[in-house]
Amino acid sequence: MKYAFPDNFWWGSASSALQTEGAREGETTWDYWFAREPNRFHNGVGPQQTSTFYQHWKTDIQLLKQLNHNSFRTSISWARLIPDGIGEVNPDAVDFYNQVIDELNEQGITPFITLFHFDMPMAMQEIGGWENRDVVDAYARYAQICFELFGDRVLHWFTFNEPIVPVEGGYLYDFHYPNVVDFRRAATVAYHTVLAHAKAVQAYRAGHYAGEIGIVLNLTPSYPRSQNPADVKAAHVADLMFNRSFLDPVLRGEYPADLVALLKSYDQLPACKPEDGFLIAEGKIDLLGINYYQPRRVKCRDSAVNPQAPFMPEWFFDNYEMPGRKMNPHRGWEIYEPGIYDILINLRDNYGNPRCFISENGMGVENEQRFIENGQINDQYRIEFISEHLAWLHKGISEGCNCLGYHMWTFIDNWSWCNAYKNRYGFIQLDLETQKRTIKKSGEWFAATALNNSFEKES
Ligand code: BGP
Repeated sequence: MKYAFPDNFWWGSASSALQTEGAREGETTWDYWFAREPNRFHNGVGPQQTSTFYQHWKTDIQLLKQLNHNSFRTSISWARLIPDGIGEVNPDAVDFYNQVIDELNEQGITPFITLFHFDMPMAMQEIGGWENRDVVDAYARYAQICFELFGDRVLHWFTFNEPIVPVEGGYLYDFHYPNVVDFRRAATVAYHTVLAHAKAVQAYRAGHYAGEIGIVLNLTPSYPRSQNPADVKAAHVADLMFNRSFLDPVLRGEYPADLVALLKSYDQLPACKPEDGFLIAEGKIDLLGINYYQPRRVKCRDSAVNPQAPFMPEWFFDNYEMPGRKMNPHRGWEIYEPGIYDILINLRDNYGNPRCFISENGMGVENEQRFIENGQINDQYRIEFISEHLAWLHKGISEGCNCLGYHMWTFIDNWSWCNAYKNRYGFIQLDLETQKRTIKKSGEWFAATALNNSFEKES
């Protein structure tokens, strides 16, 4: 069967500043943490070892062109642009981002720009990070500066990438700095991130720029083990905490009442100011980026909660391993392609069918060099992964979902936080020693699909 996509469908990939640029100026929490605890990072590889986009941006954009991208998402590094977070703008950073944006536009590749992809300037973390409302204001200023500097040529902005991840990693599950385990502080960080988002949206609207503004959320559908009311309730709470805690404010302009009631009953609500509600209502977006990798499966808890243990989302559910689930054995994540369709249908039916696109989807593979044949990674598994997901996305579009494009994670294999280079995701293989770039089979497949705006697959 032929799967054809609407005209002007966005074909591309995503990356981020810290994960690709190298040549760091302006310390982030990652630089600071790596200097102190390198053992937290896979093989002791830190944020300095990248695909050096800072040097190779021009030839890399040529590669994007070769992959027939018509759009590409990366982020601006707040710490590079404003090293102390609040003060002087670094003119070298302005030159760099201007050159990248101009070259992308010249090559017919629409730049999609994220303002914050996990890379908090250390100076901002030192004053409390997202727990401090001054950081919210500093971020809003940074956003405004970006709009003023680049808003004439960047027409698609994203305030945050996966804002729940720094909450989970930094304040609940100990995989990002500052390695705190405290739900109330996590809730404060999440809340202030929503306020920061809303302030950036406000600034964008006030500047009357020509483009649009949105956010990128990792929407992980929560599937209950069974239709037993206890399992269904468990899935509902997981959905409230991990999806709707950001989805509802940015699309509906308010938090779900049952999430607020739940946190209130456990005394975990962040401190709110009366005017916050108006601000959040003004944070409604024009465009939603959806990152989808795997589903979340949950069941009701099998055991009682230890009342002495820190309050956690898992007080309300257990994770569930569905027998016979399809796995990506090279990363240890479930593959569930219909999840992409379920997300789109949920948005269509419950959120007014917003303009959206898949901003990340991808398949991480450990030791991927084992799949080299004749000098090239033959990643047939990834081609299958993409085409299966695209088939479900296509079904969503044919049923009226407002999905405008598909970006893969990622362009060139890149450094990925604590996992460093463990899981490779790129269309292009990176040899970290030599910086040599080699297009994988999936890169060729994607280039053909983007060019034809369609692909063929047995149905
Ligand atoms: C996403 C993030 C990316 C990226 C990817 C891969 O959630 O937005 O920044 O790193 O996950 O993650 P990992 O390398 O842990 O498999």
